[in-house]
Amino acid sequence: MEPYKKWKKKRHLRTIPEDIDIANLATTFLADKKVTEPIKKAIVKTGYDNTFKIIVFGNSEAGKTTFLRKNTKEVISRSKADKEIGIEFYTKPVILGNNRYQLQIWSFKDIDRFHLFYSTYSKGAHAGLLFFDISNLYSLANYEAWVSLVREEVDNPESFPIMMIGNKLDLEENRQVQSQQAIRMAKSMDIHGYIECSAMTGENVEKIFTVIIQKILDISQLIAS
Ligand SMILES: Nc1nc2c(ncn2[C@@H]2O[C@H](COP(=O)(O)OP(=O)(O)OP(=O)(O)O)[C@@H](O)[C@H]2O)c(=O)[nH]1
Ligand SMILES: [Mg+2]
Repeated sequence: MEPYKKWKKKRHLRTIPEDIDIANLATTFLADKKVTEPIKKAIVKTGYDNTFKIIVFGNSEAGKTTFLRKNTKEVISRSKADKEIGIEFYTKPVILGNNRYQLQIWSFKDIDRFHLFYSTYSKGAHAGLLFFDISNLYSLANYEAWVSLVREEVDNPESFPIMMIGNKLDLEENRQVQSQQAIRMAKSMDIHGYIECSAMTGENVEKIFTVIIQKILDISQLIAS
């Protein structure tokens, strides 16, 4: 039986069964017209000065889906892909200076269960956003593993900007992670920036999109010069 069909039968399981060929599964998933057609339609290159691919990662419940659903255009969402394969896809137009950019945003979940898919979906990414929840210390639990995993998968890990995002700023009174503590962690992993936001209220959300574009542009200029 081909891996995608096999996976559909077994996707209720916590881990991907060993008898499923993961690389083939990821490829088949992308070859499914119900998945690829909306993605193709969404990735419109005309009308933009540039398009950038962003990957979003971080522990469960950090607020990745909420952040993206509320603030970007949902293309492949949890209703379809998230349940099946742990991957969501969104687009976001951003105007910065005189230029129009399109962000193509892939979000991953569940480091234990789905990490084998990341190489397929990280290809060609320009930057990453690492999410955690400032009101839950545990949400930072395996941030080092996430960062290492992402750096393993991208083309140029040294020049790949990753920003750490402390989400749920509206829960300030329940804060368990202090900003200084997060900044120290970010610095210790050579992460390129730290911003706190609330996916719920929208506070600082647009800033994240503009800062990440700025970081991509800065790095590409450094490489070009
Ligand atoms: N108060 C508050 N709650 C939030 C915020 N962002 C997300 N939440 C809540 O946190 C919970 C988890 O959010 P999700 O967006 O599902 O988290 P996720 O990172 O996508 O989790 P996985 O898909 O399991 O990896 C939900 O109940 C959200 O409503 C926020 O900024 N403030
Ligand atoms: Mg989610």
